[in-house]
Amino acid sequence: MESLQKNDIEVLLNHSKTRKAIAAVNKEAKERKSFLPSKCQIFSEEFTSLQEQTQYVFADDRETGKILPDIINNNIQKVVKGLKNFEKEKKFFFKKRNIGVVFSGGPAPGGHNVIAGIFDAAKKANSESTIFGFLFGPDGIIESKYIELTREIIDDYRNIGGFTMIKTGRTKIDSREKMDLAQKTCKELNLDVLVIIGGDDSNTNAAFLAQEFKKIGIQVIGVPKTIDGDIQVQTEDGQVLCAISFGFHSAARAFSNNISNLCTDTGSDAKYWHICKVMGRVASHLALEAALQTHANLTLIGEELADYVDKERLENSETKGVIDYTAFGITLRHLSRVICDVIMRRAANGKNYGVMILPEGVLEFVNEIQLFIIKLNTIIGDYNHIHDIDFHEIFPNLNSKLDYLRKFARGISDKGTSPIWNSRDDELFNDLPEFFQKGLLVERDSHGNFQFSQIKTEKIIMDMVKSYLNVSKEKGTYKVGIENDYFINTLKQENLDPDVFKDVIFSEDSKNNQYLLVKKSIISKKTLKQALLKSNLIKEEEKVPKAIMQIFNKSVPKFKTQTYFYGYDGRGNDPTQFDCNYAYNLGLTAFSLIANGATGQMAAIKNLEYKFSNWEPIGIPIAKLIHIEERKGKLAHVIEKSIVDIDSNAFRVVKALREEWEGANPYKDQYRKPAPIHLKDNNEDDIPITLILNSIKC
Ligand code: FBP
Repeated sequence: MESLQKNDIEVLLNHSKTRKAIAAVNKEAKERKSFLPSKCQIFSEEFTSLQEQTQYVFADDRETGKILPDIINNNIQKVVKGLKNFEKEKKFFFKKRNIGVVFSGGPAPGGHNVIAGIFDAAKKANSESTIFGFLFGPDGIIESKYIELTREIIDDYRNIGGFTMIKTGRTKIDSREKMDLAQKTCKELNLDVLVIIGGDDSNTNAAFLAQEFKKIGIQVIGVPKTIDGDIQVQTEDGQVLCAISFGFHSAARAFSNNISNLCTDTGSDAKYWHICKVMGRVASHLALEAALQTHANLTLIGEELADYVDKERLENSETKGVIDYTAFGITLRHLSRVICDVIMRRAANGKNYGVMILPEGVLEFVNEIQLFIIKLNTIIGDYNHIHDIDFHEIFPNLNSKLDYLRKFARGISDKGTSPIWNSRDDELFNDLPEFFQKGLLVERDSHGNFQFSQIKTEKIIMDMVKSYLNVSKEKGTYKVGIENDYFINTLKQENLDPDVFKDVIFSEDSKNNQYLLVKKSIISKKTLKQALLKSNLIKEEEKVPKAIMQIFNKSVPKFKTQTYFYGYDGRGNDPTQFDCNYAYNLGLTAFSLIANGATGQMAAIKNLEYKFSNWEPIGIPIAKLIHIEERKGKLAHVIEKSIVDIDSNAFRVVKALREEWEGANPYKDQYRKPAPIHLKDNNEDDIPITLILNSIKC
C-alpha cells in the first residue's frame, strides 16, 4: 500500500495514477479522433463533376417556384468522375475559396465529421482555401461571429459527438433585416459559399438564402442533420434518395443501450415499469428504431395512433344514420386504456413490471391535443399579426394567457367574436392540469414548431394510466397472477389443501393456467374473508390463514414507475461508425457540390440502406422538397417532415411482433441487447434496423 500524506491534496492530484485515471482524453477518445472514416469510391478521384439526373420526379412545385424562382429548376445531381479535358470546370474545382459553415438546430452526432469532410476536400483541392465556422448557429452569421477552422481544431473533433466545436442555435434568418446582416457578414468574409448543416427548417432556410444570395454570387448548400430522422427524401414514385439524416442512428443506439439496460433491470428487480420518453419532436422514428433495437414491452408509435378508428363508436353512430367524426383518431382516454391493457395482461402473468417507450411527440397524434395545438397556434399567430408584437411578451405568465383565452371564449376579444375558441374549449382547457396548460401555451420555436420537449408528455399519459389502473384495481380486473407452484408450496407449508382453496380464491378460467388470478370479487382482506367464510373454509372468529394472506397480498398490484427522458444525452453521444462514415461523406459531397458551382442543393447519400460500396453521393434540390403548411397560425413554405409510414416494413415488423415483445405470457421476456457503440469493427448493428427492414423488397 502506497503511503500518501493525509490532506496533502497536491500530492494526490500529481500522482501519476491520479493523472492517468482522470485524464480528460482517455485512450478510447484518442483512438476515436484518429479513426479514418471510409470514403465513397468516387472521392478517391482527383476531382469530381456533377451529372444532372432528370429521371426523378417530385410533387407539383408551382407555388414554391413563385418564391424560389432561381433554384426551383434544379435537378438531382450525381457526383461523378471529373472530366480531365474540361479545363474550365477543373479550374473552378481547384480554385481557392472561402467557405462558411454553420450548425443550425439541435445537435446530432456526426456534425463534426461533416465539417471535417468539407475541410479535407477543400484543402485537398486547394490548400489555400479557408473554412470559417460561424459560432452559435445562424446568430454567428447575423452577428458576424466566427472562427477560422484550422487543421488542429478539426483534428480535435473528428468522430466526436455534439456540435461543441462551433456550437449551434435555432435562430432563423427570416426577416429582411436578418437577411441583410447575413449578407453583410458573408460579403465581408468574401465567402464563396455558405454550408448550412441543419434539419428540415434549417434546410428550408438554406433554400431561401440560396435564392437571396444568388444575386451576390454566394452559393448555399444544405446538409441534412437531425436525430429525429424526419428528413427523408423520396420521389413521387417512392424512390428513396435520402433514407435518413445523420445523427439518427447514434442517438437511437444511445437510447437503445440505456433502454436495454432498463429491460435487464426490470427483469431482475421485477418491481418497476420503466417509462422511457424518447425524443422526436413529432415523428416516432426514434421510438420505432428503439423498439426494434430493444424489444421493449410496449412502444407507442404516434403515427399509428392517429390512424385509430373507434369501431364501436362508428357502428353506433351508423345505426343512427349519422357519422360520428370523434370516432376517428385516438383520445387521451383511449390511449391510456391501450397502455393499461398491456400492463394488466402482463401483471396477470406475474409480471407487474416492464419497459415502455413513449415518443416525445406522441401527443401531436392525439385528437383533442392536436386540436388545442392548432387552435392556440392560430390565436397566438393572429395576435402577433394584428398587434405586431409577441403574444408571450404581453402575456408572460399562465394566468394572463388564460385570461386572454377566457376573453376570447366570451367573445370580448379585440376581434369581437371567437369562432376558434369557444366556451367548450375553455372548459376543456381548464380541466387540464396546470403544468400541461403551461406546456400547451409555451412559446413556439423560431420556426413555429410546437416545443414538445418542454412538455411532460409522460406525466400527462401516466397520470391517466395510474388513475385507470386504480379504478381497475377496485373493480378487481388488475391483479398480479400467482404462479401455481408457488401457491401449492406456500399452502403446503401451512398444511392447507391447495385444491380446496384454489376453487375459492382463484377465477375459474385461470385455474388451469401457470399463473392463477384471484377472483374479481376478492379485492380486499374483507372480501377475501367473506369468500372463505362462504365456503366454510374458516369460521367467523378465525383469522385468514397466513399462507392465504401471503398469496392475496402478492396478488395486489402496486404500480410503481420510474421515468426517463432520452433526448439530449443521445444528441451529445459520440457517433456510431455508420454516422462517422455517413457524415464524413456528406461533407465530401457538399464540397463536390460547392466545387461544381451548385446552389440551393442539399448534400445526400443515396443507397444508405445498402452496403457501403453502394453508397452514391448526390445533390438534392431543396426547393423541390418544399410544401405549404401551417406554422404559428399562418401558412408557410417549409420542407415536409417525414413521419413514420405505417405501411413501411419497419413498422409492420414491430406491429407483427408486438404481442411477442409485450410478453403478456408466463415465459421469458424477449428483450434484445444492442451491441455497444464503438468504432473498432463493423458489427451487425452498424446500420439502423429501420433502414435494413425498409430496404427489403417482398
Ligand atoms: P432538430 O430538428 O433541430 O434536429 O432538433 C430536434 C430535437 O432534438 C427534437 O427531438 C426535440 O424536440 C428538440 O430538438 C428539442 O429542442 P431544444 O434543443 O430547443 O430543447
